[in-house]
Amino acid sequence: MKRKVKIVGLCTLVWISGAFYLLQNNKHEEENRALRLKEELLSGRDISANGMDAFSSASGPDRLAPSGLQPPDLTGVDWKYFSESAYITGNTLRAGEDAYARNKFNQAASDKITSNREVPDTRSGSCKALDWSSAIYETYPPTSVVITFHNEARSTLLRTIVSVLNRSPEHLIKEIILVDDFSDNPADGEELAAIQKVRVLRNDKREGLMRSRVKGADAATSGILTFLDSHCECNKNWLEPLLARVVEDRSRVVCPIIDVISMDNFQYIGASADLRGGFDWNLVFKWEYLSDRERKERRVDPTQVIKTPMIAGGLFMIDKDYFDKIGKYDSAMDIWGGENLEISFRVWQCGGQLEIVPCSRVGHVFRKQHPYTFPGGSGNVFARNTRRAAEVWMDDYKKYYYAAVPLAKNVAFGSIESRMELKRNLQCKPFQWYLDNVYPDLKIPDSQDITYGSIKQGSFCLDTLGHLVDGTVGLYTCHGSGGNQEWSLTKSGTIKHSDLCLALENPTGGAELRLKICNNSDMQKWKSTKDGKIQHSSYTYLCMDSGDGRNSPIIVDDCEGSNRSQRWLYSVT
Ligand SMILES: [Mn+2]
Repeated sequence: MKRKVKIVGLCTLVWISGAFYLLQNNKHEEENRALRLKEELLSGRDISANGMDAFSSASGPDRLAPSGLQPPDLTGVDWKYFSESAYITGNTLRAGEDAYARNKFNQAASDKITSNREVPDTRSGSCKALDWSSAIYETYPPTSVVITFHNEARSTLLRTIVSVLNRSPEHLIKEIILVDDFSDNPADGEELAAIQKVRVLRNDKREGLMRSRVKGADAATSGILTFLDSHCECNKNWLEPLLARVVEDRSRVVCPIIDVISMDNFQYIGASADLRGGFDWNLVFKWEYLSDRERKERRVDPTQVIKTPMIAGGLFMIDKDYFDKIGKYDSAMDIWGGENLEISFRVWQCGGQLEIVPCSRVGHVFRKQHPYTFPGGSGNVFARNTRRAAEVWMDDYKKYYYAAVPLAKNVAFGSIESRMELKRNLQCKPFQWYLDNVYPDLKIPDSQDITYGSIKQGSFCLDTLGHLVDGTVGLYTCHGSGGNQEWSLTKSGTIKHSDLCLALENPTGGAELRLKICNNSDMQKWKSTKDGKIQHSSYTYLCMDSGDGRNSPIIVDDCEGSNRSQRWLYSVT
């Protein structure tokens, strides 16, 4: 009898703890407001057929979004919730799989973190002190958030969406438009279409970031677009200060401060507020510190916006009509890269402004390499896109880009006629204006400083043979299309290929020439002699020599008057 009681008691205990566990789990997901399913699900309608937001459908794009500024009164509604765990486990790592292989960040670490985790509030005290409950935000128009992705990890994609919905006032998010750029598994996006406010579009072939974003923007039903990458986390009150700037002036294109989410452990780390976006003549985006003077000014009022010559590109807000008016994106650009440069030049030169709004913070997973492959190779795609931006917007200053990246000249960039027409129609200012007014800190190389061309010996040309830093150089049949045979001579006496200089490594006759990072040292200085030689211009006075001919590396040797292997002809291109 006693034993029976014990068994019954034990069973009851197991049942209670099981139920308690389930309740806890359920409660956990229920507390995540962002994971509410669409209203249609609540009324029991079957969405399996139209879970994907078909834009051709007669019911139109507004079908799923609450209309107007006032959200419907949903108090007392028995919400159903999206199953985060089922979604994430649908694409977890296989046993033994390298956690970095798919996304180039630690997917195992990401998968372990819930979609609604807390992140540290990284804003300055002055930003936190502003009144964010103010009635003024109630009158603001809502935004359409556009997120494009290609094979994004499910956990990072979901966390992006959840952070948008949980950390924004409900009435300020009209919809989240996901554009799946032909990911391998269509379910990655499709399943998310069940979540409130989320609409999913899918490309039927790979289009790249620019065309995907334009597709999302065209589908948006609110007047303000917010573009986000697919691996972000929005922080507290991220949206309101961005909206405030755009509502006040529709020609402002505004970005949050981009905090860092570690690609290794997904720790959320606050970024410096003293940065803006810039570039060198290679036209690669870089963060730069504000000047001492600007930093001092910012200390007086850390909530003031920072004008930026360039935006990083992944995260920004723009008025939809303004986005359309100034030419959206250059739709002839492929996959990724160069589009931030292009839209930055365009906004500034055509009358708008780019700002970083320091009271808005959004985390982003920064990676060291691209997780996906580029059709056509990443270098070529980047050079093609960048050329398009340079050719349309930089006027004569594009020559400094080609000087910095000579290989770009070999990459075809297609027709830019429609973009030139856009520039004319909008009566955009010249690049000179941009340099003078927006980016006076960008140093302009002395245009007399450099000539470009090839260094010839008969029908052969001095060629890097594809070698990089510390490599030797040799002779190769002249092909006349630059590339590995392009050399620039500078006034200071260096012979450059991109950012590598011909250098004497060993100051003795017979030593091989090497490609070294240019450092302006004596070992990299040369002069040409009257009889067509290239002579080291300081203490060794050795001459460049092709030695035994085209199969051996170029060396330096004692200068001998009659020696044909020391005769060079520089021909300017
Ligand atoms: Mn990104």
